Formats: sequence, C-alpha cells, structure tokens
Amino acid sequence: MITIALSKGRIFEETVPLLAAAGIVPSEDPERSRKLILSTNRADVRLVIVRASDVPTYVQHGAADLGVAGYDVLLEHGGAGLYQPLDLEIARCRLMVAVPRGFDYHDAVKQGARLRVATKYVESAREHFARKGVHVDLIKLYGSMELAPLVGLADAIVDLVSSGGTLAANDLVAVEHVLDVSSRLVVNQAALKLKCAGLQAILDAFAGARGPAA
Ligand code: PRT
Ligand code: MG
Repeated sequence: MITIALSKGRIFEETVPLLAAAGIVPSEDPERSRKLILSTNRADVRLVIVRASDVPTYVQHGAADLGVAGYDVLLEHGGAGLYQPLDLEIARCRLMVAVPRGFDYHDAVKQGARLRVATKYVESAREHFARKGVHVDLIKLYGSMELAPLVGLADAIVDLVSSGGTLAANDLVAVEHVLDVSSRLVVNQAALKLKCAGLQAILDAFAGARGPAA
C-alpha cells in the first residue's frame, strides 16, 4: 500500500492532475466528504487528508510515504527525514514583509528601529531579518496575520501573498520580498528504499506532468 498525504484546498486541487498522470484517481472529493482516508481507483494507493502544515510530519514518521507541501511549510518543519526530489511548481506565491499603508518601513529600518513582526513563518522570518541586519521581535501567530498591525499587535507582518487582494483589503502594502514559494513532493526516506518501484513510478509521472521548470 502506498499512502499519499495531501491538504484540502489549493494543494489537493492542483495535485489532482499530477495524480491522474500517475493513473491515480481519488474516489471522493475531500471538500464534500468528511473522511480523512480516501481510497482511489488503485487498490494499492490511498490518500490521507491532513492540515497543510502537518504533511511533513506524517511523511517524516512514515505514516504517509509521499506528500505535497509548500516550501514555506517545509522551511518551518526543517525537512528532517524527508527526501525532496521534485518542485511541483504548484500553489505558487511569495513570502513578503507587509506594513500598514503610510508606515515607512525602509526608513524605520534605516533608523535602526526594533520592529515587532507577526508571522506564522518564524523560521523564515528570523533568517530573513538576520540576513538583512534588521532588529525584530517576532510574534508567532497561526492565522489572520493581516489583522495584527491593524490592532497594534505588530508593526509589520511576514505572510504569503498571491493575488495581493488580502493585503489590499486590509490597507497593507508589501515592502520586501522574502522568498518565492511553490509546493514540493516529499518522500519518506525509508519508504523510498522499501517501496522503490511503486514510488519511483509515481515520482516519474509527477515529474513528467508538472509545469515547465522555473
Ligand atoms: O488553511 P490552513 O490553516 O489549514 O493551512 P494553510 O493556510 O497552510 O493551508 P492552505 O491550503 O491555505 O495553503 C497550503 C499552501 O498553499 C501554503 O503552504 C502555501 O505554500 C500555498 N499558498 C499559495 C498559499 C497561498 N498561495 C496564499 N495566498 N497559502 C496561503 N495563502 C494565503 C495567505 O496566507 C494570505 O492569507 O492567502 C492569503 C493571501 O492571498 P491573496 O491572493 O489575497 O494575496
Ligand atoms: Mg489557509
């Protein structure tokens, strides 16, 4: 049995065509079903539906053989026990520093100000501000980062941006690029040895079906 860990939403939707290229068709839509284990058209392949940030943990411990996870999530997890053979070029976005419209971030940095930065991505943020020599106090949040500067919890946020609509709706502007994000295939290192033939066929199909390499 091969177990593949996916999160609902954009990752699931953008992985369906890659699964199809490997001859794998989920038997149910996770948006409609409450089941957390989904069977597929193949008796030897099943899907498990987990939180996006939990995908690396399931694969690391071998509860899933394969998974699809955002690079943002992988950087926070650290990647221990994971083989990362493929950038799937899906669920693309950018990790950005954003501030309320009218706050002069670059001037504050130039003045050597100590900034309070709210984010879910503390590892990536810490590394970014250290590289830039910016003094920050990081405040860990689990969601709705956009709210933090609006109610005085933080001066800035580090969050994912795709269309920019969420920042604009909350009167925030992106002021610095941290990194480009897309989702990657992750594989349990032991499983790759034990289930080599089955997993390699899926890896090859995914590699052939993904978008043009960046
Ligand atoms: O939702 P949940 O708390 O369960 O977890 P999650 O938010 O990590 O999961 P999900 O499914 O929302 O995201 C899974 C992966 O998709 C992330 O790990 C990213 O790698 C990738 N991705 C791509 C995004 C976005 N684009 C994105 N726009 N993840 C989140 N967003 C959010 C962003 O945080 C912000 O709140 O969408 C909002 C901004 O979008 P725009 O279009 O308004 O700019
Ligand atoms: Mg989300």
